[in-house]
Amino acid sequence: MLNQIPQAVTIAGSDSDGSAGMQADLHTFFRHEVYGASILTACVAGNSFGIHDSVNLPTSFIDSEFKALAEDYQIKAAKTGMLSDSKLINTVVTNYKKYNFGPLVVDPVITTKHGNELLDASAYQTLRDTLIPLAYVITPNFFEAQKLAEMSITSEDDIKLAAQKLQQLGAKNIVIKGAHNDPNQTEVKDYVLLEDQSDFWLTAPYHPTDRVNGTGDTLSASITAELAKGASVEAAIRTAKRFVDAAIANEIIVGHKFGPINHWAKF
Ligand code: PXL
Repeated sequence: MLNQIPQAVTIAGSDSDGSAGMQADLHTFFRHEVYGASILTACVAGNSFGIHDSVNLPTSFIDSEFKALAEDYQIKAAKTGMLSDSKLINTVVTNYKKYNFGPLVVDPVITTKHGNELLDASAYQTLRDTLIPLAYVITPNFFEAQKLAEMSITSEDDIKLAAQKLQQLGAKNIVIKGAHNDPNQTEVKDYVLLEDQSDFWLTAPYHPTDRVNGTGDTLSASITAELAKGASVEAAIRTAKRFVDAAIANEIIVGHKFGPINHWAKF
């Protein structure tokens, strides 16, 4: 029967080495048995050493992508990834409001783990003012949480306060991803604050590997896929964490340096 298979869309940039961005999202949707559609916003020439070039797509083309999808598919959940500048953010916000693509998971991609800037400095306020209020779930990493909450985070109480500040900006459910930049750490802890004000920590072992490209994209795509299947937000977040942990623990050696996580991992 038409439209029986859960469908989700990633609104994101392409990463040419397939480790992050739209490609990581589509791998993730596939592994969750969710049909993946894609609205491309930008293209990045990247490999496991970093990002070497990028271009944005014309906003009129992004309008056409939204329209084409909305006219034919029944999208149950959506996520955003790289949105480069204010023009792209405004286009995505306008289109998301126009169509019914279900709950929105916002991965506020600002800076990659390796210091590549994926969002213009001038676009940061647009992200904060227009996209974040639409977020059913927002998944900042440690650095993005500090930037968006406009505070430095040095303790667990700070993380909780930052999550509250993100809720005040209009995001409903907050997942602040723990830092994993200390070779001596033994675990990674993410903090979750839900719309109903319940909160919890998600803890997973720290895996000492360089093969972690696409971790954030995969977490947010995994949450999106589970929401498209009708999972509760808490169940979606818990499943996503389990998937990402398995994908990091079961390393694959692709690319010379900071390679992708393993989307084939069993979870
Ligand atoms: O992981 C963040 C990210 C998102 N989107 C694109 C990327 C990257 C990181 O490289 O290339 C397109």
